[in-house]
Amino acid sequence: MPVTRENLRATVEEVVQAQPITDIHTHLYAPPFGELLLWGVDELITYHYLIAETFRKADISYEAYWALSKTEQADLIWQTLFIENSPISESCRGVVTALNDLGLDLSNRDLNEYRQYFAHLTPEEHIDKVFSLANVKEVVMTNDPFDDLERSVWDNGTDFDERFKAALRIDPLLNAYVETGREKLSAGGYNVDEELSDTALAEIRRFLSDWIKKMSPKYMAVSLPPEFAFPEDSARGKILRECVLPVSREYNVPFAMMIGVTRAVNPQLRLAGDGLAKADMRSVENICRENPNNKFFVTVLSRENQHELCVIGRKFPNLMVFGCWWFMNNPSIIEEITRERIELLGLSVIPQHSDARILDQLVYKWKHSKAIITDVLADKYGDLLDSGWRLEREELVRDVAGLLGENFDRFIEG
Ligand code: RAT
Ligand code: ZN
Repeated sequence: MPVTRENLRATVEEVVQAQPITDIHTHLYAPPFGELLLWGVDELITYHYLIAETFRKADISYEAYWALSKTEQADLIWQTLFIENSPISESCRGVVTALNDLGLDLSNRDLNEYRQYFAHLTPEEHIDKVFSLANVKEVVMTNDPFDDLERSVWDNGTDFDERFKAALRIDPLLNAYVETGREKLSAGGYNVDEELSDTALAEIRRFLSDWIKKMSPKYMAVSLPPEFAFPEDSARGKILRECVLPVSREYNVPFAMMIGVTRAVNPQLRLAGDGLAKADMRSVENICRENPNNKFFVTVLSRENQHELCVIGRKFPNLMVFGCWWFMNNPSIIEEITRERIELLGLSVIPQHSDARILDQLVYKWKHSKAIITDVLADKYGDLLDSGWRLEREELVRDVAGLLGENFDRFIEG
């Protein structure tokens, strides 16, 4: 059935809402990972994005804040950002959207009442509810093979909720090999040395293959500082070239690079203390050109790098641009980036991931992003209709299915 100018906006909205989503980067975990799976109102309110905002308004020292219990921290953040001020930042608005869509009464602003609601739920039933509200089909976790708790779960097999897919995250291996990575590998039984001898490189390849076999990850991933370069005369450069890229090819497990984070700009803020800076995107050009048989997912943290990344995407089919990461995950910037990407890359992108750390965040992160994706698509298809193009509803369904899931699967399989 052709879409008309009159029903275009409503049709795009309906199709976007109806499309089950594959969320390709989150920090969520399946229930067997126990305390690593965060959910509920206290977790929502103490999300690290909100901690940073609280210190700008509350009269409390870092030491005093970190000495509080989780419940006390949530009380302070709620009082500061929701009661004494209106919660209009994106992170605050997210809490409001999530609680509202879960059916809680926002008129009384009673945190203890919200706590009661969550106290009666099991993680399993809450997962079903949240996935259904957000219309999320699958989430990709961020799995750290160096984490003791995670390792014990993986050692017990992967027979858990199939909606949770793995991603092998290797930050310590690439970004801190000398400081911590080497020691962690040795502790895991891998014969590695500081000089990265041929034996050590073979052992690192064995480590990566072992974890690929254990986790069946959708991809391997790393976050990278703005100084990241490729090629690079460093432990990272050597491990990347000699270990990560060949193993990625051998197992057809793409490599995801998340570029531009400056860790611990303010260490007092702990997880909330990271910042960003513009990176030199020629590293992405080089790695894609020199490794045409490798597949790369790339997202960048600096707004200034977004346009360059789109242009590089035009040059290299082995690069899949994805998501509006972290400080980019705000409506004004999501809108700008999504338009830019669609104008330069058409439908060959993955416009968004949630980065949810708390299960309930899937509700708001996807609701807010879907509204923007809908607006951008309605504009773009509207331009086509105005120029005389005929658009079938099935074509719209096909395109949206690609953006919200199939592009990811096809890129991995292809
Ligand atoms: O968005 C976040 O929560 C950040 O703290 C990071 O986890 C980031 O997304 C990352 O994956 O490194
Ligand atoms: Zn993340």
